[in-house]
Amino acid sequence: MRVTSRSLVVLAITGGALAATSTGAFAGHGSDSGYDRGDDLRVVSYINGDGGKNADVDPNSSCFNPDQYDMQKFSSPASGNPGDNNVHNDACFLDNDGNKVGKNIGASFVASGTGYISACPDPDGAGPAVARLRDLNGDGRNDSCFQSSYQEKGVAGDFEYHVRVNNTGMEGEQQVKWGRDDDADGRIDDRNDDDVKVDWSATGLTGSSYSW
Ligand SMILES: [Ca+2]
Ligand SMILES: [Ca+2]
Ligand SMILES: [Ca+2]
Ligand SMILES: [Ca+2]
Repeated sequence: MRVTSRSLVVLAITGGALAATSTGAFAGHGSDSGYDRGDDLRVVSYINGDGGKNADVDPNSSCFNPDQYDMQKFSSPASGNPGDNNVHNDACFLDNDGNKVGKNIGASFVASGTGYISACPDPDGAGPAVARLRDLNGDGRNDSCFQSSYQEKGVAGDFEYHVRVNNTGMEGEQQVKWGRDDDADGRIDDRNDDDVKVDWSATGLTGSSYSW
């Protein structure tokens, strides 16, 4: 059954503290942000050049100029998480005027192929927004990051959604899709998604951006 925000509101009224906690992810959906659920939002995901650390990603990559492909060298196992060669994948909802919107719009990054999601930050720290990192297919590698809102921390990267992906030794392609996840199950709800690709290898020089 598809869980709607309306049914969760009913749960919160009747179900006490537990249900009230689960509605935190949905607080304000469509009302206090001025966002209309009927808006035709543009979904954009891109790889961040990471301040020059990621030399083969366009340093000006952004929601308005997305570079969606990267060849990357494995992180050292000793670097742990998020890893010394992790890749920053950021994303935005853009309205018809090109403004970054997305407060309290739940969205998920879903990774497949090699590697894993190594960081899924809480968008607002101690504030009400939440993040949840999951291993949906149970293979021991985290592949889903749900966030209930965009980042709001008063620092660079606000109004965008963020994850880091990493890989310490599985050669090959990692694809990361991003899109709306209104029911917070860690799976993108519809086909209106956007994606990036990372080709991982020991040298960081193997792969192809063909068709990307
Ligand atoms: Ca790179
Ligand atoms: Ca929070
Ligand atoms: Ca997995
Ligand atoms: Ca979903």
